[in-house]
Amino acid sequence: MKNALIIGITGQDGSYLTELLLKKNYCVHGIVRRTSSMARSRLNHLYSNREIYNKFLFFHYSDLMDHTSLRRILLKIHPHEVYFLAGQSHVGLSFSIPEVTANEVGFSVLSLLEIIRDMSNPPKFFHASSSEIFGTPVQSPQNEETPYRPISPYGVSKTFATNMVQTYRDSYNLFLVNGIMYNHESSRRGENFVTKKICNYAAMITKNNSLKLPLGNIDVSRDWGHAIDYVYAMWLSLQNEKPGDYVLASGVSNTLQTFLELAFGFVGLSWEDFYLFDQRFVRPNESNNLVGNPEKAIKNLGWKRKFELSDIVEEMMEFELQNINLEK
Ligand code: G4F
Repeated sequence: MKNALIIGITGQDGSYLTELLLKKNYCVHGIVRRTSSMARSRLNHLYSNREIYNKFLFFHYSDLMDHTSLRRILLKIHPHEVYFLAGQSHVGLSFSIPEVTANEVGFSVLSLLEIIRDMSNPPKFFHASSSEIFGTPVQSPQNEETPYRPISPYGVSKTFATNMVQTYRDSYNLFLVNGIMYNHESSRRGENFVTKKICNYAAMITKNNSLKLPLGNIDVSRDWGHAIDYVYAMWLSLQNEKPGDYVLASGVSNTLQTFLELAFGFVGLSWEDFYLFDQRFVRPNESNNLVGNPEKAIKNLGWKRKFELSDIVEEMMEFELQNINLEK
């Protein structure tokens, strides 16, 4: 049986990856942080299952900044595969808390690489990099060769970590992978990301049409996919013969206005009637024209996506509507 360690197990991607690896008969270990609330809602169905929790799924307390305990856990479990999906992941917020972002997103990857370098039988390592490393890209769509031009503290931190992964791979002959991930959504998306926020408001507005949806810059486009497809690519990338970097994207660019139309259209409403410009959500600098070319992942890994944008909106809207009705 293979052992995997997921750093960032409680997040959207961590929860889907846990389900995938359990289905593939892995023993899954996850790092959890101590917080005052035990809310791990995305994993509750597994945590509360006696046939799974503490048999095939284990949680270990640690923190990205506690390198001693991370080292201890890695040495104890000796995983075959490590997935790094953790850290402050909000681009806008990274302008307010740049040091936390740099430590969690950038420096902690270096610390993990150092731990892995010292291990006998070092595990394979997947780093969830981001399209934010391209910032204001010199070409569209972007591929693995596109120069990095990050424009946010988050993008700069991801660039640092991405370059470190490449440097350690080349210098120490380790199996290290960068997945250069474009936006990937689902009903499990965190609440302060724009797709979740839009779907949540569209559902609430069906119950209270005096509500307004406050948004920042809506003249942007993104390459949106489904998180389930992206965690599958993560796993595939560690099964390949050789390590490398892979752009994980849908290859399709859509405007935020298209997303608004699809979400509000799902409940028969016009987004223009509820949209409110709110300066608080405008970022000091904004990436745009981020659209990826996933050809290498398709060709080398045999990656196939199952979900289109319309499927994603449908799933997210159905989830939000169900929640609203449950609350009621
Ligand atoms: O949903 P977002 O916050 O995602 P963003 O910034 O593209 O980052 C996400 O995708 C990256 C991969 O490309 C990841 F690396 C990163 O961790 C994260 O998962 O914002 C999308 C767009 C932005 O242009 C933002 O300015 O929506 C715009 N926007 C407009 N109003 C808003 C809002 N974003 C948020 N979160 N909230 C708003 O009210």
